[in-house]
Amino acid sequence: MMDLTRSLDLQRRAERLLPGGVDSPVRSFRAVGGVPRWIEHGQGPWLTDVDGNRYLDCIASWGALLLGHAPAAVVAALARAAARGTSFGASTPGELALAERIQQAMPALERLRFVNSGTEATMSAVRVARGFTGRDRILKFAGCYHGHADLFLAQAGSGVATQGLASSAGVPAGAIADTLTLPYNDAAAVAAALERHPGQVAAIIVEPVVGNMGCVPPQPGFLAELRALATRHGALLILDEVMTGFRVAYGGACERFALRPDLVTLGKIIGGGLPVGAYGGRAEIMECVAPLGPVYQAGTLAGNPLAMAAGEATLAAIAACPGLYADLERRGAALQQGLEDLLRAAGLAARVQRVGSMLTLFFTAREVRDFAAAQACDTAAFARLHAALLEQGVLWPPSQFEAAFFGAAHTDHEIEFLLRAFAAALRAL
Ligand code: KE4
Repeated sequence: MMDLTRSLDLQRRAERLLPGGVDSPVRSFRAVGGVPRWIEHGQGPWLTDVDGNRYLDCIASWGALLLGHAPAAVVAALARAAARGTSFGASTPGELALAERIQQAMPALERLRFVNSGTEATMSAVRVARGFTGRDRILKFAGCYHGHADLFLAQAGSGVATQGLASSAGVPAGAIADTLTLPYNDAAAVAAALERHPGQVAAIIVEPVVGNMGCVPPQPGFLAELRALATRHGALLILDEVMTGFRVAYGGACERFALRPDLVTLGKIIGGGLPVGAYGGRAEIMECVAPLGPVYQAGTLAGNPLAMAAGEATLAAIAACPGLYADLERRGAALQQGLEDLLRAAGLAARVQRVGSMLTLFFTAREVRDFAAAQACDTAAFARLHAALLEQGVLWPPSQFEAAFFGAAHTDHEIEFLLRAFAAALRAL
């Protein structure tokens, strides 16, 4: 058994100060049980907890770290930026450098603005969509998670689903009255909703590859159909690429699925682990944003120099590895094949769903195409697997409704380590 003395002590002390002892619910391990690991440091694909236990990390800061922990170029860029000052409340060259690099990768962002989180990005994008169209209703999908702004907390995924909440207390009915929630991968339901609410839907917001009910890919044609329906009904299409941006391709899902949304939201990888979000899209839409137009949005630390430096160093390192995504695809396919072989040999009703370097092992025999199918999974079995993987030195996301991630630092050696750990963990179930 692992020595977890210090994690236990820190967790108990933290629970007297922080709700659940955490600063974000899913980190509490409440859905899977066991002792939340308190981390002392990370290096590459490996984490070391405060008791000195070492884990292969498949959380990757919930997808924010494509290059692994403490990449030298990012650490050096952060040190240089910090030595120049941490925040000025004025514009800095780093904001422009990162914005230009993002636009080069994702031309759909003709204009963009930095904020401090994915939540801020999505809530701002929706406000802009409402301001630009003069309409109030927003159409989202059950099991998708777009951050914790009130309007999104209806049948949301990620931590909301992990905690078994239908939505959230504290959200007035009025705040979600204009939020329509439909089944993911159901274009017919979207068409019907748009017909039912003619001229009322400001935007459709969608995770182009869902990570927040576990990894659920779009069915062929689904995203293209959303694009056509939005255009036909005068609604905007918002691609929430907080997780998929620079994850599923250098140009995100826009590139992978050849999509031209009206607005895109970003986060995670563009900050290289620092707090960053961004929203952007067609120039005529973004010109509604203050100080140019009437849609207000602001932030003390938006475009923070340290976050910009970490993001720029991260994207520059990714851009300097043209074969990176092909390599991730190769390793992802090997990992998926290896896991499927193990599940078949164990006779388990479980399956792997993957897009690039994001994947989920679902405890169900049927394909997971929407939230209802994800909710039918055997979450108790998932919890047992999570605990068994910890014993094998693997930190897997502590929820059936989250995606696991690997990245550039997970070499073939780590993929082999992961498969050996799964083999031992599945035997222990
Ligand atoms: P943040 O506010 O947590 O930076 O981003 C919200 C968000 C928006 N859109 C998508 C597609 C997202 O995945 C997220 C946040 N992702 C979760 C992990 N599934 C955050 C983890 C957490 O809440 O601790």
